[in-house]
Amino acid sequence: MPNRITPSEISPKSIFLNRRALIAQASAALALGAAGVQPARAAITPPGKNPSLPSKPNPAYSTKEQVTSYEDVTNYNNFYEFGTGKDDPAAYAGDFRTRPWTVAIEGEVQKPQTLGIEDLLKLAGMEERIYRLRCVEGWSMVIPWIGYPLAELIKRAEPTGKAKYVAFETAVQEDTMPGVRRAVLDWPYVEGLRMDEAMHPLTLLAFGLYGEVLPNQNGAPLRIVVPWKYGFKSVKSLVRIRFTEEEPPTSWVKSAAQEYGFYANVNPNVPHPRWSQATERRIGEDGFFSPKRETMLFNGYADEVASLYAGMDLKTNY
Ligand SMILES: Nc1nc2c(c(=O)[nH]1)N[C@H]1C(S)=C(S)[C@@H](COP(=O)(O)O)O[C@H]1N2
Ligand SMILES: [Mo]
Repeated sequence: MPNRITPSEISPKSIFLNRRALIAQASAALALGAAGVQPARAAITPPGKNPSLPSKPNPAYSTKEQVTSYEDVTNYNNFYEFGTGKDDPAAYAGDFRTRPWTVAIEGEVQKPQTLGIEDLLKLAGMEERIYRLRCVEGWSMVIPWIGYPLAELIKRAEPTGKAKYVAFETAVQEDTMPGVRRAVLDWPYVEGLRMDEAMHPLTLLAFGLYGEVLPNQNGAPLRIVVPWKYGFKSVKSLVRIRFTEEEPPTSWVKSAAQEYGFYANVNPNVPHPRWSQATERRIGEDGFFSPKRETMLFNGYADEVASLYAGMDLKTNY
């Protein structure tokens, strides 16, 4: 009997070899992935809403998780100076003035100084870093920030031996911020970090997101981003950095000390007094009723930051 081979079964040698080459490439890529080398990811497409802000991607400090849509990142916000509703910042931050802008650096430093935004933009190389952001309210996002480590700025001010903490302050513009006309919080919004937290390479001074300068509702023209802590630690629209010997007062501790602490490290095992922190809802992916995802200790950055809290009781230092 003659061999009956249908045309579809024919694999010419050239195609066969190509296939082999592709398989070899794929397994090489997998091996690299396993060894910790990040596969290339599609570049973030700037949405064309704001001036572009060039940067160099930093894959070593970026999660490979799906980024949250620009739409959600810029329309679902917490920025109480513009109102307490999630859509208030996008609706009301349009008149906020981001020029001229200065940041004052003071307190326990050898070189107190006031820097203009143009100098701050040039102070160090801009990197794109895709970080998880976990709000204390139980939702999270994945945001492609642009900025450089806050440590770059701190080093220039030369903190003294007495500098144990760093306090941050947000701008107050009574005429453009409808939220500050009401005493929802004690304005200006203030936050703080321990010195080693502020100097940690993950702590970012951010000027942009999604390839462009920060939209006002996300904290233009510059903000802090501390990815292993609840979002409220990451102050927006920064105007003052003060180095102190004592732990500085912070807005949410002043407002409800039993509910919000100075450390505010993301921790699934330490519930908020009124709700669990074990799970979270990823904006744009998890619905109100669809399965939530498990919250990670230090928001998934434990390898990098757990050593900062060695020997500390995370339940009392919440
Ligand atoms: N000045 C100021 N900074 C702030 C806030 C605020 O109300 N005012 N909200 C914080 C909270 S609770 C969160 S979750 C993040 C939200 O940042 P995003 O809107 O850019 O996602 O900003 C933080 N920074
Ligand atoms: Mo938050």
